[in-house]
Amino acid sequence: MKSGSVVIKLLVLLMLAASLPHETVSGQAVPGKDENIPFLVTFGKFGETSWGDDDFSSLFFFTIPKDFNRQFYIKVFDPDAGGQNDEIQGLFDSKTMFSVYGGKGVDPDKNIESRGLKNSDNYKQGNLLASRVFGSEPTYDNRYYEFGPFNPTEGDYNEKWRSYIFKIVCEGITGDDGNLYRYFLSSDKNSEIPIEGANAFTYEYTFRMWNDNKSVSHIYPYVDTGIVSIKQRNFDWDDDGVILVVSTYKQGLPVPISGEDNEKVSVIPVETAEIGKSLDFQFHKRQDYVVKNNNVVVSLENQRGDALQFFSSPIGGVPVYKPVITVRKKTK
Ligand SMILES: [Ca+2]
Ligand SMILES: [Ca+2]
Ligand SMILES: [Ca+2]
Ligand SMILES: [Ca+2]
Repeated sequence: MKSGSVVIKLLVLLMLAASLPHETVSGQAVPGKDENIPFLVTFGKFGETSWGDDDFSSLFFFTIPKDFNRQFYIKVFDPDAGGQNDEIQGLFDSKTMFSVYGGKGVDPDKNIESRGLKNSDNYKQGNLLASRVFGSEPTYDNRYYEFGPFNPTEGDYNEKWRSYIFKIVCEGITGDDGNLYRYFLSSDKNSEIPIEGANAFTYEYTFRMWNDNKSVSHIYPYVDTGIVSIKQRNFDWDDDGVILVVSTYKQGLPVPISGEDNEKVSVIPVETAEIGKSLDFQFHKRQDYVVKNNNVVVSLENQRGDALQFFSSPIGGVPVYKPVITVRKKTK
């Protein structure tokens, strides 16, 4: 090959790279694509906490950028508890209620109870925009159900994120089976079309691990200004492998892990270099045997007791450890 054609090929490649869209935040899939988590999980309220859900409810917030002015849908994949994907206990008898909220009272920055971290919190403030109860329903087994369409301005406006905020609450209102499901924020009813700049977050993450000990799952809390330490809590990890915290500064800090139906709490120091970025909590399964159907709960709070948000699409991207290199001057 002549060097001239190599140069042309390089130029074409550079032009192609320049024409690609810039890094777009697409937090439309929950769990997000970097998280490598198969499903969210919520048990019916007569379930045992030893199956991995400590409160039989789950809350997620969606942020819609203010310059997006079209209607959208919040889609739930496999909303039923029955058939494929779900965790049966005896017979399938769980009923799960999904409810979408907008309007004043939803924004968790302005209304702490909206986070629903304490059982006594009234986390159903705002306008109820849509709600539906699912039992075992073949129509929606291994398929999407669509809530909406919604108008962005039906959300609660948050100036910091320049976004309208919506909330979806999932509650196991009866039964004891585990409902496994996922969300997708879509601009289209019949397919999954992401909204540029949108994201999703939660304060208490209850999720299912893969039944594959080669897979690593991730969740990405955002470290806001003023945080100096983080108290982590993990519940019902079933002595599966290790949980590591990775950041630009931390190569892989192990945290104490919980067993069956118990929790482990520890404090993680935060460095200045980690502020304004995401941390990568990595969930590595144990290697000697496969811990099956492992559901786990993780939550974090800062030194003031405020909960941290886990974003489906990590703010600032997935953090990569950068070793500190000390440059030594050559001595003659
Ligand atoms: Ca059952
Ligand atoms: Ca199902
Ligand atoms: Ca399900
Ligand atoms: Ca578990």
